[in-house]
Amino acid sequence: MSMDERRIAARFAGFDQDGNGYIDREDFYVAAKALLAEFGVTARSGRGQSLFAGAEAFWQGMAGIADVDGDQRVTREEFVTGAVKRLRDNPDRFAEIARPFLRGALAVAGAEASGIDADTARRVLGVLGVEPDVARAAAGALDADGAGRISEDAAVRAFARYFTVPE
Ligand SMILES: [Ca+2]
Ligand SMILES: [Ca+2]
Repeated sequence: MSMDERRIAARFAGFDQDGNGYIDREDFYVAAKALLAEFGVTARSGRGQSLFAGAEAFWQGMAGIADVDGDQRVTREEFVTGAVKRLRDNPDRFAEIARPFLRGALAVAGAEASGIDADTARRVLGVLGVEPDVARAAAGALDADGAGRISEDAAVRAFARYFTVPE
């Protein structure tokens, strides 16, 4: 596999949280549940409900972009030909469909108005399936001024970049 193919395969695996070979609604709920478990937040809480609403919106956005045959599953082929290309052409679109979920994830992780600390951002990325080295580097890079806080906007943009732009 080329570097690009390896990277895309890793991105696909990140979305395919339950590892059954395709991305569907369940994967987004698995990710939401993993975040709740990691940070000890209940599904019934306001933050839990917001996260699930964000997961649903993220799935609907992903399906709208990549589920070409409309069977409610995004296969690896659909992901490579549909999602990766279209999201690379338009990373803002990805940030848009991912934002409610990411905002929910950061709230579950305890983000405040001032943002989130780098270590917590690293934990969020890890729960979402980002490789540990990449998560550590990404969280460190986001805290560019070294003040130890990452804004929600910066976190959302970084996440969109991670999934759409070859490093
Ligand atoms: Ca899956
Ligand atoms: Ca499909």
